[in-house]
Amino acid sequence: MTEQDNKGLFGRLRQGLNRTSTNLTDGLGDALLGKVKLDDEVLEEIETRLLTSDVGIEATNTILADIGNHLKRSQSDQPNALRDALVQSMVNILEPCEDPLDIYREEKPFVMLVVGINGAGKTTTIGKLANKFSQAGNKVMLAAGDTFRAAAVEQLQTWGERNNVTVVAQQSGSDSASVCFDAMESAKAKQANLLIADTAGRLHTQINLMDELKKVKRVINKVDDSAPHETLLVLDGGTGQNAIKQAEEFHKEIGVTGLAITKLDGTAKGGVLFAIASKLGLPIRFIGVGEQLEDLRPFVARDFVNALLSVDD
Ligand SMILES: Nc1nc2c(ncn2[C@@H]2O[C@H](COP(=O)(O)OP(=O)(O)O)[C@@H](O)[C@H]2O)c(=O)[nH]1
Ligand SMILES: [Mg+2]
Repeated sequence: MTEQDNKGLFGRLRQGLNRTSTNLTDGLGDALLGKVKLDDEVLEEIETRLLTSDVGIEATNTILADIGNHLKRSQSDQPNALRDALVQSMVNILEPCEDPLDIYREEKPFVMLVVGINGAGKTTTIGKLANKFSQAGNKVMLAAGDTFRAAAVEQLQTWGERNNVTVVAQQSGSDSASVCFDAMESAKAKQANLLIADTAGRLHTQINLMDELKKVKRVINKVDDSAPHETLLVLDGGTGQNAIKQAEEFHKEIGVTGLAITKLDGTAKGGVLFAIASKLGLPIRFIGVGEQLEDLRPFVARDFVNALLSVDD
């Protein structure tokens, strides 16, 4: 990737996170640049802004304590002292969750089960991932495991056609586990590198959804006892703190190994990533910052923070 491409991508990230970024920093510019003295009033303003961006109480307290300590040690009247302290503290919170997905396996395929409530962005995310991984030279297959809604199967098939990727499907109303079983057998026979299975959403509180997902998982595991290799939970970033509840529920019920957080472009509550990192500590694999293919991005803590605080790297 050229430096130009990198700059372009960072610009898109910054653009995508613009609403959260504005919410976090609006009116703080002079303080961030070290042009005003850091007093209790400024700190209180920072606290309020972190909380209204859905950073959550725990991560907010950590950040405030870090800033205090940092500024005691360094000279707080230096330009950018506050911004540097914020960046470092925020990166420290997110970095443990930076753990890119590695789909390489000697024995094929790598199996990814994608779960989450209706409308979180599962099918769209799968389409983007199919594009990304097939562009990188992998043989990708998709399983239309959301048999609850007819439109979901069509939506996945459209993505499949666009990316020249085989989609295993049965008619809607059929058993999700049965679709996934077929897809597992087929992906093995065809030596696919990557099989991504879509699932139905409904509500995470509905016990039969969790039961259905458990069954899907069992059936996949029957074909390959190391699979699924990734259970990716897709969360709508715009739901803020509610996303944490969903994550806890899904994790407790079916075991989540990674997160994709979508729609960060449509929200001022993108600070929820800090709450997720400090409360759940699950790997954040991808973030979604727009509708374009390149807007689903591997999660890089420092890029995310730099974009939020509008820092050029
Ligand atoms: N702006 C924006 N929209 C997204 C993003 N990810 C998904 N969407 C939209 O969210 C809606 C629901 O997505 P879908 O994949 O059908 O959700 P599913 O029910 O979980 O499969 C669609 O209109 C998508 O285009 C994102 O990162 N940014
Ligand atoms: Mg869907």
